Amino acid sequence: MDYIKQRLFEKGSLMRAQLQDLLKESRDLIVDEVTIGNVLGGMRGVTSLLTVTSKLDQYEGIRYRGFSLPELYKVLPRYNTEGEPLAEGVFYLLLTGEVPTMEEVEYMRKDWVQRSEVPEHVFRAIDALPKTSKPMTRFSTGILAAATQSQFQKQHRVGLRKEDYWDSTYEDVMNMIAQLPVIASYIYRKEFCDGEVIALDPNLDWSANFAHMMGFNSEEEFKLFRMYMFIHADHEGGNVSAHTAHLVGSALSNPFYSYAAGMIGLAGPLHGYANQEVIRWIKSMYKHYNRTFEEGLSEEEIHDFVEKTLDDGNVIPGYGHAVLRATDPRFITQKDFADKYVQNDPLIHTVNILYKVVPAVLQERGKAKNPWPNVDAFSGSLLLHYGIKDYIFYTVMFGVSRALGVGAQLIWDRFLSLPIERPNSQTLDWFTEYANSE
Ligand code: CMX
Repeated sequence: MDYIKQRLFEKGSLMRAQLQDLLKESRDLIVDEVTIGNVLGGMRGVTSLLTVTSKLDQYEGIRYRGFSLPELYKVLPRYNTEGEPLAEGVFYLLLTGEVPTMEEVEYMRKDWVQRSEVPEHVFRAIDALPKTSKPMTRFSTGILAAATQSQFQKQHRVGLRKEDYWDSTYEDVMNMIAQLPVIASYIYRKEFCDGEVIALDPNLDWSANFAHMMGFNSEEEFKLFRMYMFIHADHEGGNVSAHTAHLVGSALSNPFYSYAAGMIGLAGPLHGYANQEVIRWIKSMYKHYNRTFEEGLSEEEIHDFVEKTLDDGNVIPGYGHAVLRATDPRFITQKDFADKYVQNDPLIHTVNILYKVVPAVLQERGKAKNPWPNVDAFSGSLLLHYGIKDYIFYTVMFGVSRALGVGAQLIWDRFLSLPIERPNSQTLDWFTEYANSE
């Protein structure tokens, strides 16, 4: 058994016992109540999932294994004090709950490099799609095609013991994570560049390799990708992409299927697609005023366009959140990055003005429970600044990163033998009759 698996096995055995004790001693303990408002309101706020990798606080934002983003900057391995946390360390922490050493990060990095060869038919499956296919269609098709290598699926067919499910799940998740930057950058190079594929550099870390294979090779671009992969990695279990992957995995679909299903959820405009929407919407604002980014817009003009967007019945992309009730720390991390490395970018300037204008307007309208920006409000402007102009690709980048959290959780789902998810549903008449009978 390799080193990381050994660590996981030791930890996992203790957690299995903890879960068994909980079920034995406290199975009937009530943790929450469910109202009709909850059921008809997308189950907001109802505690009903077990997620070990991270927890979202509505004011402080995401914590990976108890660590906030600023704390993670302090504890996770980086190449230097000015550097960004490395994805290998993020995954190690999400998976094991332990802060890795640089040696452990290097172990993970080399392991992923060795696992990074993508079966040729994955590329052929992507190529077979029509030109009109969106990057997320290509990406999820690629992931599904990669499922032919699933060890979990093969071993489950020949009859695997339940307590051993986690082992082949681990192998699948590791192989999948290792291959995702190769698949995603293939899509990027074919669709938005000269079509020439760039080979993985075995000396680079996972995030920098993603940048490299997309065609970005400066140290600052590597930093951008490391930061981006770090902040998007996980957001507890109830968001659409994480919950979908967990749900599909609960039917013992293999990790490739489970994660691909999550990615199809991520593609929705209220979730990961919002990072594209922000740029599309800002461009539409400039078009409305017939102005270029360089010419800029005044605070008043931006304010009026925000009001117009709401009057037209649309949402302001990048603002609001189902859980958060403050500015998303992932927004702040990106803003700090821009303040440090980017000077005089007109689009980033617009994003900063929006941060001044939008919360007040949303508060005044009184509808959105959270008027503050989420992660998507900033990410597109940074990616565009560094030359990733084709914003319909942004959700794929978000998706690659999300594999770190979703993948780690899938391993735990199988380790803890979490059962198939099957909540109860009722008809509208049932709810009405129930309400009338009370
Ligand atoms: N602009 C305008 N109206 C908004 C709004 C926004 N940014 N955010 C919420 N509202 C509205 C909702 O549409 C809803 O209106 P209706 O009652 O007419 O349906 C009302 O305010 C209450 O919504 P809420 O409880 O505050 O928010 P939800 O939990 O229902 O939805 C979210 C959360 C993210 C879907 C919503 O804030 C939104 O649509 N934001 C814009 C899209 C976006 O940025 N999504 C990315 C989220 C991060 C991620 O998952 O990746």
